[in-house]
Amino acid sequence: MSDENRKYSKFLSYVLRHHPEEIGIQLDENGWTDVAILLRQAQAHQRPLTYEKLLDIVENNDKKRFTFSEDKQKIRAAQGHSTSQVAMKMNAVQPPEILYHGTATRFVESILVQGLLKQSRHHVHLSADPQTAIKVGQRHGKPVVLKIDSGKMHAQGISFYLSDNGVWLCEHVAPEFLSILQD
Ligand code: HQG
Repeated sequence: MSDENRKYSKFLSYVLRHHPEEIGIQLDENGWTDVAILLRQAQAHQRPLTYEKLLDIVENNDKKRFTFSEDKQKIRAAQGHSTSQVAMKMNAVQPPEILYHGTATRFVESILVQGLLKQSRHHVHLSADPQTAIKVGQRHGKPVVLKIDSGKMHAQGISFYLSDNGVWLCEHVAPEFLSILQD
């Protein structure tokens, strides 16, 4: 991803997940917004984003963070929302037996007591493999990977969702389903 794409990706995450109102756009409850209006409003807010540039960013984004509708008239963030404008309808799916969560060592004590909380986002985010989880944890400090007994959670009736870009989501992970992954 080029530096310019990274900069625009951060901008798009900000408006499509957290603060659409800052550039005067609206998201529907599934997170979609009109591409033409997004481009117009971005340009009005000193972000000279063109349609070609947007196609490039969506296609080459390192985590496939953004999704176009089939006709490319609409765009949304695949996951990670905090804005109350969005309550994404997703189908519950069966998770793998084990999932992973990367966090920083300083959070572990509290996580083992409270479980994983969704904090400001709409879901707890889980990774399909430990390598991805390490990268997620590194964003917060010294990384540590927690192993999630997702098969057992699912068997007890807890719902899991899979985002457009392969991130596993759930409401909460209780401490009984968590353990520290030893390397
Ligand atoms: C921690 C990135 C203390 C949790 C990634 C995490 C992901 C607790 C932090 C996506 C806690 C929240 C999300 C508790 C949870 N006590 N700390 N009880 N429960 N935490 O950024 O999962 O680049 O909201 O461990 O790839 O780090 O944005 O969530 O450290 O998919 O596309 O509270 O963000 O994707 O941090 O990352 P975040 P996350 P993007």
